[in-house]
Amino acid sequence: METEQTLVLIKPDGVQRGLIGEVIARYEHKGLKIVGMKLQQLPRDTAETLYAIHHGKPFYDVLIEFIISAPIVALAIEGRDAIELVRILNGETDPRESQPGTIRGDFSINITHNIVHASDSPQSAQRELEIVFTPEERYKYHRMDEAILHPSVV
Ligand code: 3AN
Repeated sequence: METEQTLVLIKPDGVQRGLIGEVIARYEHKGLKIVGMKLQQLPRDTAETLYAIHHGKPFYDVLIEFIISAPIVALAIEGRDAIELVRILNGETDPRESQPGTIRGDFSINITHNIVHASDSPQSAQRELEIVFTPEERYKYHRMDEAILHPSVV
């Protein structure tokens, strides 16, 4: 178990459907810490950098057009095993395969409009966080419930 940071994007569908609060609450209630947050409409070049790994795939153009079509909410999320925990809370990439109780399982049936993006490894988390947040935009503070969430370290 290691303290990690990961990048989440609440995609345009999550913002336009009024799900910002609902999605953030899932991470907060789990015990993860929001250390950075901003609403912004991604410039095309930023979106292309973020999704460079998908360049050339059949869904790439649709994905880029969608992600820049309206504002997103970018979150830097910190916690023990945050990368894996966030992906469990999000559910499978294809919402039709996502379990109820996950964000995609509860709110989506469309693989493009699947509400959230999250980094999938420590390497991609570091890369993606640095694309979206400056170091000053990621804050250090304590949650009041850390002694309960992580009794071994407090
Ligand atoms: P995840 O977001 O679950 O890590 P990735 O990184 O494989 O999934 O894919 C990035 C995004 O590309 C997905 N969130 C989804 O919107 C889109 N995507 C992935 N695979 C497909 C696909 N087969 N058809 C359409 N869109 C896809």
